[in-house]
Amino acid sequence: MVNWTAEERAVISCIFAKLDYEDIGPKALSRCLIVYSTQRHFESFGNLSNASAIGNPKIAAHGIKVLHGLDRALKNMDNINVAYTDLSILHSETLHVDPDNFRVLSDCLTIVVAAKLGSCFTPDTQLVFQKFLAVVVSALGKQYH
Ligand code: HEG
Repeated sequence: MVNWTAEERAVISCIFAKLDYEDIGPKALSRCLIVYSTQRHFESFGNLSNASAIGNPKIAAHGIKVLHGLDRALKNMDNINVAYTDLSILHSETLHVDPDNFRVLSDCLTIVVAAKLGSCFTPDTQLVFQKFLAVVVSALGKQYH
């Protein structure tokens, strides 16, 4: 069980209030595909052979879906593991996504959020954001243990 101080909760709410999922989601997922070559999971999404092809609408839509997937953590800060039970099963048993990719995507998301928030994204803010993402990554990876 992860403990959150009132200040950490406030930081997380404040970051997410500033994020436009339609902008951040596609940027984070496409960065993940470009930098870490995670295309093999998205074979049904069409041509993903280069950075401009990765900018395709299916990837963009999926990036938005992933960001909405983070809402479950936001709404269940005290029970993130349980909130991701079904998604953990889906990613491990059905989609066979390598769980290292959760970490990689969370790093890409951190970079995109940092670029968006600029000087508001202080080291202290980053610390809390990464704690939040680490808990999500661990919850998504639970089914693999
Ligand atoms: Mg996943 C489906 C969330 C990382 C590959 N992902 C989904 C769905 C959600 C989601 C909400 C839709 C589930 C449904 O249809 O019921 N994904 C999600 C989160 C994170 C994540 C919150 C990490 C923060 N996903 C992730 C990574 C990969 C991946 C790193 C691969 C590199 N996800 C993936 C694929 C699908 C989903 C291939 C199915 C896409 C489809 O066929 O529509």
